[in-house]
Amino acid sequence: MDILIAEDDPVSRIRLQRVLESFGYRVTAVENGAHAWEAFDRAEGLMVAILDWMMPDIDGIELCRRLKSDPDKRYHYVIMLTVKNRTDDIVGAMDAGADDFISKPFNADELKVRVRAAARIVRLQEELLFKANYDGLTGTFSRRMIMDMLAREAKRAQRTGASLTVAMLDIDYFKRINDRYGHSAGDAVLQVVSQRVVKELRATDLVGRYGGEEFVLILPDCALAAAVEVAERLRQAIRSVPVESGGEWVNVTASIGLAASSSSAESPLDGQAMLDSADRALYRAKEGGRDRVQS
Ligand code: GH3
Ligand code: MG
Ligand code: MG
Ligand code: MG
Repeated sequence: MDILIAEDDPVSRIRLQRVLESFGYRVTAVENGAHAWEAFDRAEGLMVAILDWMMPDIDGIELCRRLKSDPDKRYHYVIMLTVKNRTDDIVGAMDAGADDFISKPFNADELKVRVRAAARIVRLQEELLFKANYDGLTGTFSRRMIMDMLAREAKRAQRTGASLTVAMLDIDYFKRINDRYGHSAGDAVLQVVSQRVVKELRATDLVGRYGGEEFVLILPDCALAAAVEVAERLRQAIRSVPVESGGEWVNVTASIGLAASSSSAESPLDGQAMLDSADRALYRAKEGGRDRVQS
């Protein structure tokens, strides 16, 4: 875990840095709020920020408020460093989103336990975020995450004029697989199918589990004709080798519905509308006999 220190007083800053480094943390130390703000953008690992309350230009409280209200910034546990200790000062800082306080001059033992507590919260926060963003069974993106990504990719395609295709993939007769081979075989099928899908796609393509046995695929910079080829390849990869589970071999097929952005579209690109359209194509693929790609 990396720690950012923003403190304008050099004596306090250097002492903080030395003490934290002696505890084994990697430390970035800056002398004002503007540099701290840049450090939030740069460093991937920074997760705990120790901010001096009183600094020229952007002070610690303002920095904290901006950090906590910016959805593009990662979660940071903020410890406010201050000589102030009146209740209303503390309440004000907590209102700005600070998580904890350390009074100056700091005591090294106290700093150690406070940072340890911060690290615990940061780890929990990361775990929660991971659980919210990924599907636990398949490791693909969660429904929430893939929907966010769809909205973002639709906006990007709109802005750049690039092609975008959305696919809805649904395993055929999955209920039968569960009924015949058991729920854990069904789970194994979900895992293997998602692996095959991910393996066939480009690194820039996005895969999420939309529901039980339904996956959403986002193919940026991919027009319909190319997407049909990709989907055919996926379909073949899924059906070509049965899935092994508990000594049994399970034949699996899937149906795929596609929807591409049309360059002639006058109305703004709408990710949800594309998904609805892919879902309708999927329905037609099922109606047409399953194990097929439909656009
Ligand atoms: P179709 O070909 O029309 O898609 O039929 P289907 O049987 O695949 O579709 P249906 O929607 O009738 O059944 C989906 C089944 O998926 C029902 C549900 O019990 C099962 N399912 C949902 N989530 C999971 C899961 O996480 N693990 C397992 N093993 N089964 C699941
Ligand atoms: Mg200061
Ligand atoms: Mg199905
Ligand atoms: Mg389904």
